[in-house]
Amino acid sequence: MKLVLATQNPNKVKEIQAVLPSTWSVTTALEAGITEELPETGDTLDANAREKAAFLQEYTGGFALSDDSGLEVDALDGAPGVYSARYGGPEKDDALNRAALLRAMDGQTQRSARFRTVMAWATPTGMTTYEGVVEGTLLTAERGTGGFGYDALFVPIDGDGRTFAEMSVDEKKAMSHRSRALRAWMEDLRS
Ligand code: ITT
Repeated sequence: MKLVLATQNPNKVKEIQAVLPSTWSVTTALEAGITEELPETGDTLDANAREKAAFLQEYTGGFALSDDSGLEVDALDGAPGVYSARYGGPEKDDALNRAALLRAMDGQTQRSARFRTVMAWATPTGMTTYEGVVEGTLLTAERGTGGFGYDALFVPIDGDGRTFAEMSVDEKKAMSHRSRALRAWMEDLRS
């Protein structure tokens, strides 16, 4: 199985590869020759996942799987959500995004949040989407150096109190939004 991932984010590629069987070879948008950012003009994860997968499917003529993800914070009415990548500014910088989130949550005691991933599977004959969610709590200061994005601020409810940034790739994959969406897609593919 040769799979083209419609993402320019190397952290996502690493996490997706860790879930897939080792016999599957994964190629990225970059390796398929796309150096510019993939189009993401929608205002929902679903719309953006579809847009990225459709773009790459048309480009390669084959099959493409995309991942659009976001952090939804209850005290912020679901923000940053679909705008998670640029919450701290147009630079799309993880450290700036985390700093902006800590500022927005300063003094807030209600700290529940969730990561959500929508994956879109685009084939020459159609498109299907899959969703994965993980519930958790936001810290008031960063902890851990692994992972990416908001991982150092997020403690999953199903875990042992560590943030995603304090876990190995394998530990994060056991409960992450991304692996849940990916497993739903794999189940569907098998059946
Ligand atoms: P592609 O569109 O090329 O896939 P991207 O980084 O722009 O890459 P998104 O549009 O899905 O991806 O942005 C989601 C942002 O949410 C991302 O930049 C991270 O800051 C954050 N994020 C996504 N998944 C995450 C995860 O597993 N852990 C922590 N933060 C995550």
